[in-house]
Amino acid sequence: GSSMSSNNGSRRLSSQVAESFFRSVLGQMETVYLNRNPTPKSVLELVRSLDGNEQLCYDHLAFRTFGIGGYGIDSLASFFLDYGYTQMDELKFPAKKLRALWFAPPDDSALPCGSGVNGPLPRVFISELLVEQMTSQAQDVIRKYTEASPGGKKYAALSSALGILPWEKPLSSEFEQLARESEYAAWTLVNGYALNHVTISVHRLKSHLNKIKKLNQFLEEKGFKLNSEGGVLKVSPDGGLLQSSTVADSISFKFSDGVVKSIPCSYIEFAERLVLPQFQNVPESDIKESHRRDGFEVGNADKIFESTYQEQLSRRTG
Ligand code: OOG
Ligand code: NI
Repeated sequence: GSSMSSNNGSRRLSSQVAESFFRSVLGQMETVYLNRNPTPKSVLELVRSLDGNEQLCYDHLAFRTFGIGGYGIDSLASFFLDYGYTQMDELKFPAKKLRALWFAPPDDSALPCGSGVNGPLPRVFISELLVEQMTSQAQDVIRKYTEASPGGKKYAALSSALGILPWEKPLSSEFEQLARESEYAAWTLVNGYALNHVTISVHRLKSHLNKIKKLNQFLEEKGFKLNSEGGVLKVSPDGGLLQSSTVADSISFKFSDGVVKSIPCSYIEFAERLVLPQFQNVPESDIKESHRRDGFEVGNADKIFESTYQEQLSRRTG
């Protein structure tokens, strides 16, 4: 913006928490994610080592929620808004009965040089299931768990950082029932506020992997399975936002009836943001993130959601 405050602290609102606290919470969410999902863990290690262990930046973090009884987007958004994030655009997915909002980080005038959650703050993408559009049977299951723990929504960020569900574990039959109607709903019932994915900022890598086509090819050669829904590479209509993702890992989950099943967990995404047409003449060394295509794209996101769907998980490699 135009504010040239020399003291970043003076722009802080009273509700803001310390930066070290905020980043530590993100770090705990990331730790839960890395401990549960071997694919994102090894992809991050591999990309980091091939990139000369330089700074690796996250483009965004993503979460899923149930849009009912205060458990929706707002329950988690408050943590980011309190830190100074700004609510940006809404994205609608009527066929999937979902909507999403994304949030832009506050200006990092200090230009942090750490990696991941200690680097430039990521965008945040939070979606919610439009619960009232589901069948009454599916609504009954979702209400049963959310209404029985009315306080859970207040501790969304805590639940995510600790890696524990804010409601009781469901019956395996309830998980199956939701999955038949919405794989997103079933995922959210058993994963709660767990980090759904982190996204590597591809254009900010230092190596030749900083082109998403090269990175996708490299990862497939290494045997990683990428989400192929609508094609591996998702491109926005304006051509400026290119995304791809792995297929979600699975984790063994013990349901309240004692049944143990493999359930989809999280995945890792890759995003390349191209320089906007109006900044084509800016010298490469002066290009900042603000010169690049910002935001998200409904057509890309619609396919990326399917990274946790059975059809992608059970696909044969290649
Ligand atoms: C989110 C899918 C969309 C993006 O970057 O557009 C997305 C999800 O799977 O919950 O991540
Ligand atoms: Ni994403």
